[in-house]
Amino acid sequence: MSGPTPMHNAKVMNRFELTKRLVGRLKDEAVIGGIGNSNFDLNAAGQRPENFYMLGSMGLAAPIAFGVALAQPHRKVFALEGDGSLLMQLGCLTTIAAQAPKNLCIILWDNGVYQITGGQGTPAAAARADLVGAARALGLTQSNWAADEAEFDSLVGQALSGNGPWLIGARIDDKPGVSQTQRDPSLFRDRFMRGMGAKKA
Ligand SMILES: Cc1ncc(C[n+]2csc(CCOP(=O)(O)OP(=O)(O)O)c2C)c(N)n1
Repeated sequence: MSGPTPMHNAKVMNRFELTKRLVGRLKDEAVIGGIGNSNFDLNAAGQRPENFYMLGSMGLAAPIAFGVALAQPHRKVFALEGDGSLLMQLGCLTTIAAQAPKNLCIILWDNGVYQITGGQGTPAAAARADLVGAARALGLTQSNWAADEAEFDSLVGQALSGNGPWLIGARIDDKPGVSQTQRDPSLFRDRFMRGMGAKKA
């Protein structure tokens, strides 16, 4: 896809509502929730053994999802990441673009703030940077802002049925996540490995 990335026309939506819309149509797809609110809302949208929750480090949802996508090329893999976190690890997009896994979709939750640590503005918000445009420039040509919920659904549908890699940008409000995940990394790891069929039940 080409053409402008109309970030400023995109509706401000809600992360939990969009996460529910995504999870509601999944079967065996893997979903990697980034630190904090991204994984809190994934957790609140319903437990699935195919969910992995990143704790502690910003910017690792997309790199982890990338690894899962390479290891299991027949499974679709989604990464959910906040704008502050993606900024911390923007270079991963170049690696993903170079390898171009067909089964990977990154969903960017752009609230323009580091919400969970007190709502400080991210540098991207201050400079009005267009992270979807940046992703395209870094080689992820199938990167688009979702103008509204219907377009978000449509872009997720394309990611589920077509060849990626994809990046979907969603402008969201500054509400915190609606739940908190347990802080239990070994539980998350073991459950996810079973969910991926990489460890016996
Ligand atoms: C390397 C690193 N620096 C800082 C933190 C503290 N920290 C945790 S989450 C977070 C903000 C995340 O912002 P964003 O990804 O935009 O998500 P939001 O909180 O807005 O949902 C920060 C600064 C951290 N965990 N790791």
